[in-house]
Amino acid sequence: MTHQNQTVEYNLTASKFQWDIAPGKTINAWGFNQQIPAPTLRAKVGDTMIIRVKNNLEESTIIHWHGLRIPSDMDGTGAVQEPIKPGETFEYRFDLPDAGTFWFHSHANETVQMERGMYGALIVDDPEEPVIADAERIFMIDDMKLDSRNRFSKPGWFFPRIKERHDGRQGNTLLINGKEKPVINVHAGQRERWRFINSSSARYFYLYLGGKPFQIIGTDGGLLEQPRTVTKVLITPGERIDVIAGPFNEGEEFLIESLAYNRMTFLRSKREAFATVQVGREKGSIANIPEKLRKIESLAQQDAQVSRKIKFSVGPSLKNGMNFLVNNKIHVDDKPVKAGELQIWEISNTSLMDHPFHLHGEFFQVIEENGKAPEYKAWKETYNLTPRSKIKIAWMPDNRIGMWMYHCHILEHHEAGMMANFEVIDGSKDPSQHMNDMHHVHRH
Ligand SMILES: [Cu+2]
Repeated sequence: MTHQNQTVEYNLTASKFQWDIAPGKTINAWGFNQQIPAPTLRAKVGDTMIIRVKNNLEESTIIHWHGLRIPSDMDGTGAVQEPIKPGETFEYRFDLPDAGTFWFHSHANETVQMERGMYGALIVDDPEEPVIADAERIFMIDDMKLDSRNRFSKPGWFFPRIKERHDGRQGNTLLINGKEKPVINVHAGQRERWRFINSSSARYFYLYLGGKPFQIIGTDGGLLEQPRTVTKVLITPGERIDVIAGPFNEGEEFLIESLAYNRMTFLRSKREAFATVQVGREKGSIANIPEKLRKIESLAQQDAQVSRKIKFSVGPSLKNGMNFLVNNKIHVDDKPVKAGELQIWEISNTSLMDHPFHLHGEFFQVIEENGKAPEYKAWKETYNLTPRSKIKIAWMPDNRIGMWMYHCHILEHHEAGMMANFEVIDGSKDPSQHMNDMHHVHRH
């Protein structure tokens, strides 16, 4: 590092406010500093970030820092901190160990608080990163389910309620950075870095730029080893993808769309437009996207011995129609893991729908998917499991001992039980003894 590490401070105030998603189309939003998304938080790798969150809502909240490898007590879940009550302020403070596209969002009453706008981007720059783009944009993808008077209303009847629980709350109002169908103006001849963050409750965003090829350079845990040229990429709830878009020709116009992706919902999947890109006059380019972005060391080989099995499934429930299960239970306390002990987890999805698996506070590598090694290496913490599929992931718990969790990032599934808390413990401790301790002190 050549730069001096700094402390970067932000103040976020959570409140209710009126937000225009389009001219004349106003919603009763909940969010930070009266904007959707929240102001972008940004610092350099190695810096310390301090974020004071003041809660001016009428209910408690907690903020989770999605993808950041920070201490357990800063992770922002009900297992590691008291909720921030109305009128209270909580100070989050952590160092930023990794460069990448991260985000933050409410982790309390998520299906309401996130749906109404409580999220923002957190970008960590690495001054020594080899990618040079002409410009950069952050695109936070969201959808809101609004009625004809632009109100958030929950389904009242049993079957619509079951449908929303099954599908997750997929909205009819499509947003990029809190706005409906925005126009994005770019210069011809330039190559821009676009950081996509899927902050929706349940929507699978299948990015498509009118068939124009683009390069994927990064994902959840930062850069890939080399750019991958594609014309479409799936971004599931919680995931991030960094792409290089362009160069485009002057006068061109195309849509930023989501292609239809069938995740086996009741709701039919269709191709939908989120924004329009208009290409203006030509401007010089200094962009340089090298073929070698960085080296990712493998944590384990494909045949590594599995240390834990996790099963995502769906089962019947008399009360709710269906339960969303981890190892056949809802809201699970999973066994602890020891710091410094390589974890090889086999995660299977035996249900007939997709689930994005999210691990808090750590990156993992997928080392096998349905019996095959993956085509490229990447650091991930959110990974989609298709119906009846199985992955093997490798991750190394470091010395950040404390409570962590994993869950499905479809918020309604998480709420309906598809989640587990577990503890990272000191490597010298006996895990069976510790499990007993945990049951005494810990609640969801
Ligand atoms: Cu799910």
